[in-house]
Amino acid sequence: MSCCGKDTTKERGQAILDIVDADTISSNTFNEPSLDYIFKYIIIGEFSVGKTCLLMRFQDGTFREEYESTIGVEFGTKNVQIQDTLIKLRIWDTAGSEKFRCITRGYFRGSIGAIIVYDISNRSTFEHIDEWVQELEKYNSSNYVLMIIGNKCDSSQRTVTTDEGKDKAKKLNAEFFECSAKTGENIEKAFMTLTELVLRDVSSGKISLENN
Ligand SMILES: Nc1nc2c(ncn2[C@@H]2O[C@H](COP(=O)(O)OP(=O)(O)OP(=O)(O)O)[C@@H](O)[C@H]2O)c(=O)[nH]1
Ligand SMILES: [Mg+2]
Repeated sequence: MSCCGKDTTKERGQAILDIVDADTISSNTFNEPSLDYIFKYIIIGEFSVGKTCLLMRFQDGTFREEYESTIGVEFGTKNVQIQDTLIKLRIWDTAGSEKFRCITRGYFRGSIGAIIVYDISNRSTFEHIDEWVQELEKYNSSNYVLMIIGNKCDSSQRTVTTDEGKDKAKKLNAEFFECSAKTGENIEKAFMTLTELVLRDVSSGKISLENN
């Protein structure tokens, strides 16, 4: 598998209550001459499952032990390369808390990769996956590739088995990985697999970049 690009240009920021911001930033980034595509991804799931930590690990290779709940929406970017194709991933990290739901939904639109995260040590976060799929179907108008991530696989307090995670993903026609933002296990692999699948669907015309 091709791995991370030579150019690891990154941006990080916060966009609370400012949905227009997403489109403004996307168009600016096409000024980078060698970029072939910009892909918009969304990370969703219950609060405290580790969505922000997954993004931090993928983007910066860092991890934080303290829990700082995301307020609304944040974003990160990373340039990756699949064979000769240079892609900027613009990844929206949403708050899991119910009270931000009306804000976060606004960012689903145009996502061509969607990652639903649960915590393997917190069964109720796994049981909410279907609700997140329904939210996606309702608020994301684009075709997208779905990935389910069981995070915190370093934990000894497991309450969801790997087979349960795999079965769930299979039923949803989604890719599946167990990851650990803490140790870094499978993080790169998950994001790169998602990107390969999205690129495949973009190339075949199954996914349109019009709303991306
Ligand atoms: N053991 C372990 N802890 C993790 C892992 N990933 C995240 N955490 C911890 O879980 C807590 C929540 O992580 P966040 O990334 O802030 O969770 P979140 O899903 O972004 O939460 P919201 O923004 O509130 O929706 C933090 O205390 C992290 O240190 C992991 O892979 N393993
Ligand atoms: Mg967060």
